[in-house]
Amino acid sequence: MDGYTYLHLGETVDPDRYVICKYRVTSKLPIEKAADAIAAEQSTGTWTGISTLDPEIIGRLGARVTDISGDVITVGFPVEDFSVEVGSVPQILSVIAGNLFGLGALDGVRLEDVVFPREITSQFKGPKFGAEGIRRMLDRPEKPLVGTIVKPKIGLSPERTAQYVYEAGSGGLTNSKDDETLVDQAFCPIEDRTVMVSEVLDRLEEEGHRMIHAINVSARTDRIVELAERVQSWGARQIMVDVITCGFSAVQALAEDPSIKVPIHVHRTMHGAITKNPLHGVAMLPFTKLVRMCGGDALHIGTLGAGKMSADVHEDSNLGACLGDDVPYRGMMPVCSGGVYPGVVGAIVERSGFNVQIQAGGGVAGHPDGVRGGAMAMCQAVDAAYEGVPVQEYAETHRELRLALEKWGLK
Ligand code: RUB
Repeated sequence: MDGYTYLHLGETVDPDRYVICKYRVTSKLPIEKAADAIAAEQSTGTWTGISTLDPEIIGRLGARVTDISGDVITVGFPVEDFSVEVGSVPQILSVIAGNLFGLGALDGVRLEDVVFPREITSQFKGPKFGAEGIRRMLDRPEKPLVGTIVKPKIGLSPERTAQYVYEAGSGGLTNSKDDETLVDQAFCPIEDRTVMVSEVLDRLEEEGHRMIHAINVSARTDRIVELAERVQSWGARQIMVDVITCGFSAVQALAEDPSIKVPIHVHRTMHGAITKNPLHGVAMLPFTKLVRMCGGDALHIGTLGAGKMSADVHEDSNLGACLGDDVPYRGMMPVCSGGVYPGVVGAIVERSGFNVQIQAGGGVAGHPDGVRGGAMAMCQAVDAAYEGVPVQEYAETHRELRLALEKWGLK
């Protein structure tokens, strides 16, 4: 290439001075050559030697391949390669997850993990509420949160949406939310929906049950904060944003804007285009870390193998990335969602523990007794898991759970 090598195998780089990434690489090239090409492209090199590169630049700013284990390479990027601008995910992603995916010499390359030094983590603020803040709002300190996604995902009027939320709350659910494709369509204007849902949440509170509903504010960048402010003024207690379609900076803009005073539920629709192929793209883990840095208060991480969406083999690591104390931020509530029903709750809780939000759309609205019965069945399944009682035994004395198990079975 340019006469320089980016291979520094066996060297350890200072984790306070480097962003350290792990990539899984498939290539017809020997892996050392592929690794060298990645490190060059993502830092100071290109496809040919260039007269403008000198030992000083490459020594200071060149990426370093420090390890090759099987098909996984470890690359350290000097912290000086990153913007001094406060917390810029676009620039970070262009370094650690940019051109390399298009390199013709590689059949596949997947960013599996990234660890940031303090100099970068300190540029971000993390969640304003986080898992603990959401729990405080709900006055539910320990048990898993239990939620629903209003279904059908599009089609209900504001009145019917509010009715759905009321039934879900009277069945015991702590959370509900818009689905990812609903924002402000003519059949369900966001203002009417927010106002009517807020009214039923007030009614539930008067009846002694606290619940929050996330209104989806996913919109174009220049309008998203303004839209979130408006839904807040109409009574929203939580907002939702689709992070992959809107961008990490949208989450950050909402979280860091002092006018936004409600927690942010982060949906990850479209992530499958990037995360699903085990040999190419980006694993969910780096995305989870970035969402927490940007200030998401709750994030979908999949169902740990139990639901309808295909699971990442390393899905469990996202739990640690949501709640671990190795970063200077509040913990973010992990949300298990996608094809969930009462019979899979036990399998989820076994892997997630209790600090989790478990939510079901079809698994609530498809219950033989309707939304209220579906909500009760989900809560009963969570109670059984929390109390350590086998779900079938619990179902003997809980009709709604029994009906759900009869309809959908047990994982
Ligand atoms: C839930 C649903 C959500 C998924 C997305 O509906 O479809 O959008 O949670 O998946 P249902 P993920 O409960 O009827 O399946 O959370 O993995 O991003």
